Amino acid sequence: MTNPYTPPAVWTWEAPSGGRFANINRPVAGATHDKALPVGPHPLQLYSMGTPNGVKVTILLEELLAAGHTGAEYDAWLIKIHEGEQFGSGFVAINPNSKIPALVDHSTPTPTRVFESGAILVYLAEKFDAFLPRSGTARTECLNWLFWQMGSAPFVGGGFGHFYAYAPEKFEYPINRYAMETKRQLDVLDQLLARQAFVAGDTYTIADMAIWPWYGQMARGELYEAGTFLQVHTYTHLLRWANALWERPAVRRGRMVNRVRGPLEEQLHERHDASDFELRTQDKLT
Ligand SMILES: N[C@@H](CCC(=O)N[C@@H](CS)C(=O)NCC(=O)O)C(=O)O
Repeated sequence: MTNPYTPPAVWTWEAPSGGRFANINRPVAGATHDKALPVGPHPLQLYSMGTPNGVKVTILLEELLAAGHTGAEYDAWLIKIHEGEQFGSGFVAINPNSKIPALVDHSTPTPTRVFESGAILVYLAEKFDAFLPRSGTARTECLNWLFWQMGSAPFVGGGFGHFYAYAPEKFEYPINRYAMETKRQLDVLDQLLARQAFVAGDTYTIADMAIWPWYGQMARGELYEAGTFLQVHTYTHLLRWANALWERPAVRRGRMVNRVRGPLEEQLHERHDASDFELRTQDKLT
């Protein structure tokens, strides 16, 4: 394996010349333009896109609503990250890291911003006292797996997915490295789910909601068109769990929100009311 690139002594930024990712590949933080965020009528305002990190939050919100927590009504606004909208001043004010998802809770004395999908899941679970055990081993185990997901998925998305699906050329070294790690992680989950129904034990929690959009969708062959390459059908216990979650209407609804890829009837670019789904897929969600 040869490496034709010799790094210079000091890395410098070759400013993009207007290509597809010109707006988002920058080595500096902060806003690039002034843009206020829209605010709808509900207490919870979500600014996101239907990527796996975004979908974690919309699944939880839809599960909360399905469980009768009416205070979880939310407006979901689309942030087009491929067009650099995460660098608008309003978005940067609620997430200085310029990544979706980000949430603002207007039901608190002053609006509370929440960024990082794991932090949003914990915030909402605690606010509604749902899907996160209150104490003890059960709570610790749920948080173990939530943080496992937050630390592990970047190797799948930023590592495997990037080099297998998005990089301009196929490079053997990083694809090997991250395919190995991705398969190891899939096996971690497969072995776990051979022993129990859900990620943190017998109960469905935010750990499942964090893990499903990455590893559940991957097991179902829905990420990076890599199902055959990674032989995902061999992770039978993971697949059993992934398919069981897919049977949940709230998971299907959550996956639709802010989604901009795939069949049009599976995309709901903005969500402001439960009836918004009916306009899209009346017959599929019931
Ligand atoms: N650790 C963050 C990661 C969020 C993240 O990477 N978001 C991506 C989409 S999945 C994003 O906004 N990318 C835009 C960019 O990198 O400029 C979280 O879980 O919230």
